[in-house]
Amino acid sequence: MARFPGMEHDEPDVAHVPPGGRGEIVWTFNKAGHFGFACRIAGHYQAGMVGTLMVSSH
Ligand SMILES: [Cu+2]
Repeated sequence: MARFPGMEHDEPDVAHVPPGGRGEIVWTFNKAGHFGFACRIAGHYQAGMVGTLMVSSH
């Protein structure tokens, strides 16, 4: 979502973290698999602020 670049979002699935800082988001998955995540600030996805996480069931 890039509709409001720079705008703070008060959403449970968003963490704003300063450079070098840390943040925490709690995600609960109901199935295993590989899931992508990305920064939603305009241009950051294109700059590579993306990742993949793996959820395993055991
Ligand atoms: Cu970013």
